[in-house]
Amino acid sequence: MLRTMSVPLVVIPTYDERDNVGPISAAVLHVVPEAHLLFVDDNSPDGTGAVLDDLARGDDRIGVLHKAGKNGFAAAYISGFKWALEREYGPVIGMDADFSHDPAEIPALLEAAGSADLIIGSRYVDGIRITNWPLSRLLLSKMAATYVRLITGIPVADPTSGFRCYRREVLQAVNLDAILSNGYSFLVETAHTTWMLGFRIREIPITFVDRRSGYSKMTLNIFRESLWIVWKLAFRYRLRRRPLAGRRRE
Ligand SMILES: Nc1nc2c(ncn2[C@@H]2O[C@H](COP(=O)(O)OP(=O)(O)OP(=O)(O)O)[C@@H](O)[C@H]2O)c(=O)[nH]1
Ligand SMILES: [Mg+2]
Repeated sequence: MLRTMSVPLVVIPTYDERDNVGPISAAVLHVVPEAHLLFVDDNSPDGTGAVLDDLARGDDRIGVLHKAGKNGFAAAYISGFKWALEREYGPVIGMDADFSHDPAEIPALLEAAGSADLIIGSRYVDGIRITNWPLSRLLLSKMAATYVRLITGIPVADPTSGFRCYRREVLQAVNLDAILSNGYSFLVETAHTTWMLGFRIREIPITFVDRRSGYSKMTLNIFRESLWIVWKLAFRYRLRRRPLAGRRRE
């Protein structure tokens, strides 16, 4: 079915989020009833896929992409973004299934997308807003953000935040087939490429809450990937620390 450009799509990757998907889709559609939702599930062992099929049957704003197995966070988003581009959706929101990202903040992201190309819901502008995280996790997250900024020069306080709004033009411009990341470094990679291409990135403050139920999918391998991928990104643009000339929009 062809959609008009102005319909926002909310893409949510899921792996073992059975108890979260029903409540998160209800909450999202309550806040933005005009939006559509696409879940990308990696054949979750806990049966999330079947729950999603039930939700999709009950509401034609909800779609599901079933992947064969655990292909990773990046592959899930890449499939979701391609799906959105094939269907002419307007701005694309990315968020987690676990209520760490508050659906009530989606309208602010969409609104900000009126004057910028990539909007990042930031935990670290105007202070630090994270509830229920141990100090160790906060420190790790802040250190990751600093590491990304130091190595790449990207002027973003929270480059690892997954609560975002991408304008369609950004998804068209980023070569989704050239993404190097498998895990959460996908977020740093897409922000970095968007910035290098001269698009406008804006951060708006959000409050991050620790997940409501279920477990974290962070692994040592994903963590290791996040460390070296930042160097790969930097070298991909020959350690350049500002956007490529002549591409800035407007
Ligand atoms: N399809 C898919 N989704 C994934 C994969 N890994 C994580 N996700 C989803 O991506 C979102 C973010 O993952 P989380 O496990 O919440 O990562 P996190 O926020 O660092 O960890 P927590 O603090 O424990 O929540 C969630 O909706 C996950 O279900 C994956 O390999 N495939
Ligand atoms: Mg989470």
